[in-house]
Order: sequence, then C-alpha cells, then structure tokens
Amino acid sequence: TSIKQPYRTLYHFQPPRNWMNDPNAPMYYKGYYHLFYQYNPYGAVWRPDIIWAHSVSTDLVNWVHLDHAIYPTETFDINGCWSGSATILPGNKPVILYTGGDSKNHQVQNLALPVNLSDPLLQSWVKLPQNPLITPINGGIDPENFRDPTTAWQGPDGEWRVLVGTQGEHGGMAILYRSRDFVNWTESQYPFRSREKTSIWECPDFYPVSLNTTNGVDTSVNNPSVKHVLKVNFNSHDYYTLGSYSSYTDEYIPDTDFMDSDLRYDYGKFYASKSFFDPAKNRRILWAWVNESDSESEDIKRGWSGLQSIPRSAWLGKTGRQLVQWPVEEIEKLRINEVNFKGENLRSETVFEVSGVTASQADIEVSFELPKLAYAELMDPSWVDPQLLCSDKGASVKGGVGPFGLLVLASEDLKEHTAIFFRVFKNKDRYVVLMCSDQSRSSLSEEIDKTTYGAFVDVDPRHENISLRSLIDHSIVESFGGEGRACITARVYPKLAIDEEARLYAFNNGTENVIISRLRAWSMKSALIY
Ligand code: DQQ
Repeated sequence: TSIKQPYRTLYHFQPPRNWMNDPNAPMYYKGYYHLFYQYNPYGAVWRPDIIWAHSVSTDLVNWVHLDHAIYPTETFDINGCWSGSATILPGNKPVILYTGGDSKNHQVQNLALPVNLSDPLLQSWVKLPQNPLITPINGGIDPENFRDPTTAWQGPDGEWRVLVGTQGEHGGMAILYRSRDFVNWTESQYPFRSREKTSIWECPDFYPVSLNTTNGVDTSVNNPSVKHVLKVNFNSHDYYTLGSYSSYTDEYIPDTDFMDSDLRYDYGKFYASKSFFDPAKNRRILWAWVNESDSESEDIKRGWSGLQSIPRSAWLGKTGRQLVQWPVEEIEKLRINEVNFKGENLRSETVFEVSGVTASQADIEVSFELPKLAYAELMDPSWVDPQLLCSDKGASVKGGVGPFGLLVLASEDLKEHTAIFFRVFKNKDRYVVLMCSDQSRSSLSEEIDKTTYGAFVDVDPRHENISLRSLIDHSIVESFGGEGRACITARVYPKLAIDEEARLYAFNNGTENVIISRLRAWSMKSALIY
C-alpha cells in the first residue's frame, strides 16, 4: 500500500526513503557529477553512526543511486562516517577526506581512495590503512568537536593544505593542516581563523572567486585576479566572508569578519553547504542540506527527512562585496508549458492569478518596475534585522511601495499561501529593498515551524527593476531576489494547496501600483532519480 506523499519533491534530490543531511564531496569526474551525502539507512532520523550514500548524474538534474560508498568498518570510523570533501589530486585522481567517529568516540580525519580509477562511477572506495591521518590528540583540541575537512588546496611550495572545523574556548575556529604527500599532516602553529561568540564551525569551505568574471576558479588557484571565500556553518546558518589570502603566509584576512556582517548563502533553510569547481563548465557550484520544518514524528510517519537544494552556480557580485547565486542552467531543461506576459499593471491591493502552470511544481521568473518610488515608506534606523522586519511586516501588512510579489503554493480561497515579496523603504537619499519569505499562512496544520525569513537585497530600484525567481517543488520554495543577490529557501506543508489544487498568484498590498515588466512561469517536469 502506498501512502499519499504530497510533500515529496519531484525535481529535488532525495533518496527513496530515510534520513539525509549534509551533501559530501561533490565533484566532477570523467563525465559524471558525484554527490555523496550523510544518510541513515535505517530510518528517518539522524544517528551518530551515519554513512555516506552516493549518487551520480551527467547533468545535475537526473540522478542514479549507487551502493553506499563509505560506512563504519574500522576502529577509526566505527562510530560514524561524518562529513568531508573530495580533492582531485594531480593526474585526475580523486580522494576523499572525511571525519570518523573512532572507537573512543573521538573525531578523527581519514582518507579514502577509489578502488578503480577507470570506473567513472567511482563505485568502490578503500580506506587508507594509515588512518586516522589527523587526530585531536595533540594541541588541546576538543576531541568531540573536530570535524568536516575541506577540499585541500596546493600552495606554491607544493604542500597541500586542508581546514578542519572545531571550537576553542571562546568560539568556533578552523585549523589548518599541511602535507607533502596527503598522508602525513602537520598542524599549523596558529588557527586559520576563529571568531568569538560563534558555536563550533562545521563544514568549512575555502575557495577562490574571480574578481572580473562569473567563471569559477579551481580551488588551488591564487593570483591577483581572485578573492577568497571562507564559509562555515555556525549558529544554525551558513555564513561566509570574502577576503584576501596569501599562499605564502597562509594568512586569510576577511574584508569584514563573521558576526560583523550578515553575509549568508541563504537567509532561510540552507545548511552544511559544500562547493566544488566544475571543470566541464568552468563554474563553482554549491549545494546544501535543506531540513524539514515539520515535527520528527511526521518525518517518521512519512519515512523520510531532508532534501538537497538545487545546485547553484556562485560567483562574486559586481560590487565585490557579496556572492551571487543562481540555479544551475541544467535545471531549465525541466521547464514546460511556458506562460509569459509583459507590462502588466499590478494595481494597489490586488491579487492576480497566474494560471496555466502546475503551481505545485514550477519555476517562475518575474521582474517589477516601480513607477511610484517616491511614495515608499520611511525606513526606521532601528530596523537592522531583516528577518524581524519581515515577521513584523508580513505580506498582509499594507505598505507604500510593496509588499508586492508572489503567493505560491496557495489554495484557491487563499487561506493557505507562502508569500515571497519585496518592500521598498526610503532611507534619506537612498532606497532599501527588503525581500521576505512569509510562511505564516503556508499551512492550515499547526505543528509546523512557520518562521518568516528576510534579507536586504543590494538593488537600487532607481536604476533597475526588482526581480524574483522562485523554484517550487511541493514542499520547498527556493527564491532568488535581485538576480541572485539574496536567496531564501523555505519548507512548507500545505493541506489544501497540494498537487493540482495549488495555485500561483502575483499580489500587491501597497498603496502604490507596480508594474510586472515581465513574468515567465513554467511547469517543471519531474527529474529522473532512481
Ligand atoms: N553533520 C555531520 C557533521 C557536520 C554536521 C554529521 C553538519 O560532520 O558537522 O552528520 O550538519
């Protein structure tokens, strides 16, 4: 008997059942994209002795599940095979560094190698007998909080470098290790970075981005035309800094440190991300785990928990102050039945149905022109927290210029809807654009986390239209504002607005008219994931 499963996604990556969390070691090898992920083969909840499941794809859209790649077998990982990363060694030889929970429940870093490099699917992996290669024993590292090795990079001296996340007395940090042969690793004298008042740094990621193109850059590249990104997850989010890195001194100096800025990959649900350089299309791609917002007992009833985001290309924005992210172009292959219009007036206090697409499984791109900017509400200087501002001023709170945007996964009577919208404020001689994803009315059921999310978008509405793209897939809404300058991912569990019952609307709840300069919407085909 099959239970109706309205919340399973149909073009996001999911295993057929059970618990999934972090993406691990994404890489491109001999024509295939590889995704490993933290997986519990025995149920829909996390457990410490978690394993690495493995899937491959030629297009980042359709996936084939392979046998599990890495699972507890040895004293150095018998209590769990936790997150890690791939490095492609010279001669196109991929290797994986991952965290093992050893027989004393200490976290140690291990190396695994493909058994057969001529198998492009890399189906079997062997653990190096010298494991563990990096242990917390020396140097007073907390043995229960020492994990998630990065992709390694090679310096001009030929030595490999890798970061491992941990926490010190005052906050999270990343420790740098160096090696000539990838087997013997030496701890660097100083932590690579640390920051007070942050929890343990999980899943660090460190890579260059180009200063003048949107192309990706391979991880070991360092020259005057790149900047570096250090991303870590702490305090429940994936934060990043941009900065300069010297391969000679191994010093990384952020332009603005963690906690002093609020740069995040995503202002909704998006955790434990991992990036990789894709040599096939010269781009940097990142993924993250998107967990459930429903209760654990519901996860268990459904028999599964956790999604992977749509993989995103990431590059440095024109200002040089932030990254820009956009769903990989391959996802557009799934688009069918385009609905398209231009120059539609979205009058004050109206809701406008966009019909003709399967609203439960869709891709929408819309841009708004704001002819009445002068009537924007005044910005209060105390409004510094965009998430708070979005929850105080949800979609139903009237404004001047905005709120305007989309109502997705909406029921016909609008009792259920998720509102993705903008509000424009005037702040002296400039404008501030707020983007919100308001889940407060996303479902009639109650035991759900319906937190509203928000972000400021670095767009000047005097000089450009405000754009929004939303990818909707049954229980996930991934939204990209200002052409990828602010991203918000949300999970929702409508009761009425499921499958064919779901509707899509544009709305304007401000006093001023706005113009939909262009709207394109598509139904999305299901991906083949088996
Ligand atoms: N999940 C893994 C850890 C990592 C955490 C364990 C982040 O390696 O720190 O499943 O979600």
